[in-house]
Amino acid sequence: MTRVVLVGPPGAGKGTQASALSSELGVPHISTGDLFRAHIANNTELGQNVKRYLDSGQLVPDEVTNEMVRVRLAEADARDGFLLDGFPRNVGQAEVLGKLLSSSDDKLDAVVEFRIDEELVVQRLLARGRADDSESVIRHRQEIYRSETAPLLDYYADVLITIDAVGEVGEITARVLDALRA
Ligand code: B4P
Repeated sequence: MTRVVLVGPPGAGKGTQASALSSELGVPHISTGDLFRAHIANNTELGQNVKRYLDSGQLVPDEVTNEMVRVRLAEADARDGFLLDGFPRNVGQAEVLGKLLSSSDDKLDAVVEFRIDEELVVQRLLARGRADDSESVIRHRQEIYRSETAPLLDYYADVLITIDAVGEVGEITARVLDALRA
C-alpha cells in the first residue's frame, strides 16, 4: 500500500516526477491539473466551469475539486494506493482528503515536498509554454502557492519528506525513491 502526495510550487516538476514514480511504485498517478485539462479538452460541463480558473492561475473552487477527487479515488485502481499530484492544494482540501482516507482506515505514507527556487521555475514554465504559462499567470500561481499551499508543509509535518528539486529528472526520481524507501 503506497499513498503519497506530491507538493511543490508550480513547475517544480511534480507531474514530470509523478509519471516515473507511478510506474516504479505501481500505483496510479492522479493529477488534478491533468483531470481538469482533460475535462476542458473534452468540453464537459465541469471543463467549461473550470477553464477560467486554470487560464488565470486561480485555484478551482474546493467543492468542485474535492468532488472530482472523491470520485477518482473511489475507482478500483486507487484502492491499493495512489500518487496524488496537485491535491491537496490548501488546508481545506487536506481536511477533506483526511476524511476520505479515514473512512477506509488508511493514512498517507508520505507527503513529498519539491523544493526549488522560484526564478528557476519561471524559466522552465516559460519554456514549456502551456496555456497558463504566461509570466503574469505564473507569478500569480506562485503567490497562491505561498499563501494557500505552503501551509500544508506544517499541516503534514509528521509525514513530510523534502526533496531538492534541482537537477536532472532521473536524479530527482532517485532522490524521491531513496527517501520513500528509507
Ligand atoms: P498543475 O497541473 O498541478 O501544474 P503545475 O503545478 O504548474 O506543474 P508541475 O509542478 O506538475 O510541473 P511539471 O512537472 O509539469 O496545475 C495547473 C492548474 O490547475 C492550477 O493553477 C489550478 O488552476 C488547477 N488546479 C490543479 N489542482 C488543483 C487543486 N487541487 N485545487 C484547485 N485548483 C487546482 O513541470 C513543469 C516544466 O518543468 C515542464 O516543462 C517540465 O518538462 C520541466 N521540468 C520538470 N522537471 C525538470 C527538471 N528536473 N529539469 C528541468 N526541467 C524540468
